[in-house]
Amino acid sequence: MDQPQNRVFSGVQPTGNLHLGNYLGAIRNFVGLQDTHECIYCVVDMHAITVWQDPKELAANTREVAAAYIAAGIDPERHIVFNQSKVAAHAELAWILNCVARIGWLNRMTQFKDKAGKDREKASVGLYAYPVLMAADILVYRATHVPVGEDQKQHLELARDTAQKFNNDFEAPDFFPQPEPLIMGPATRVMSLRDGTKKMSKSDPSDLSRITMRDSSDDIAKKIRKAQTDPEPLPETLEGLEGRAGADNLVGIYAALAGKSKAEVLAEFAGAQFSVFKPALADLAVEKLSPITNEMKRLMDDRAYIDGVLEKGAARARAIADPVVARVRELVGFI
Ligand code: AQP
Repeated sequence: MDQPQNRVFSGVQPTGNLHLGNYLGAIRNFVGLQDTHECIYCVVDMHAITVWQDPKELAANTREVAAAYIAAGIDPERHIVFNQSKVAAHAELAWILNCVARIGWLNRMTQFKDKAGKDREKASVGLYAYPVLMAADILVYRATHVPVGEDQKQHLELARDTAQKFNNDFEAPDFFPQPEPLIMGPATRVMSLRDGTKKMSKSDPSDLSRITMRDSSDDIAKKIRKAQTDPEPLPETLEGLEGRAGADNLVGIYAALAGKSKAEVLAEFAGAQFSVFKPALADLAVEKLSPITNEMKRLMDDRAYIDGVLEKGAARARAIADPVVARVRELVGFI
């Protein structure tokens, strides 16, 4: 079986409130890989149900993530866009990998600890096993590169360990590649606008904590105006941002949107008060995000088109995944 050298796989959960962190940390980077890699971009609805999802909202949110991919510039003709639950090979390989990965590895996963919170006994088994399904998502395509935000680095390491152990256990050296994380740009971890020490996230109860891909220009401006900062002006150097999480976050967002480094942004705004910097950031955010959010709205109104993209994408995904699972079955000894 030939091993592709430049195959990208990544996904986003359709859990609603798609936000600027998902865009800058992941989706925008997906777009940039299309000229150099063979890309498979998935709406990971099976991951979404590891915490309760209202079925009607799940369907709408699945279409929303697909629309965001396309509106951001992913070309579903050249590359593959689909939703995970349409390709049964993910679940089949996940079961086999559940029998390869070790409980001790999963016990170290910080995202489970964060998401399960204090009442861990009541978390779903799926939430615990989430990183193994993620390993299966990547390995079922024998993908070599995985663009993700910082927060997914630990899960990627588990995918690598699982691939290695499978290859060793079944005496199939190099069958699964070691997938490389691609953590790119100055916004690999966009923080909450209400608390610069917490990741911007879909599940934060405060809508003011995130800029979403549904926000109007007014919403964006309001959220940036209300973003938590401090009374000091912007410093001249990166060291001057230390201990100023809110300021650091806004400078990082500006840098990512402008395609500059944080140092370049500081060179431009050194000494500026937030009363100057925040409106500049709001204008930039509206300029960069509005074309995408408007296109998303247009696509969301064309349900037949989105559903057609997901259907065709799933058929192409199956054509890659099914032979990999067939070989895995042989290696494991299933008849
Ligand atoms: N704040 C972030 N900064 C940069 N990248 C981020 N990503 C998520 N949050 C940030 C990246 O977006 C991709 C898709 O994430 P996901 O939807 O699959 O899962 P998540 O990381 O659990 O997303 P959220 O928004 O944080 O949801 P909740 O609130 O459920 O925890 C991934 O590549 C991720 O790294």
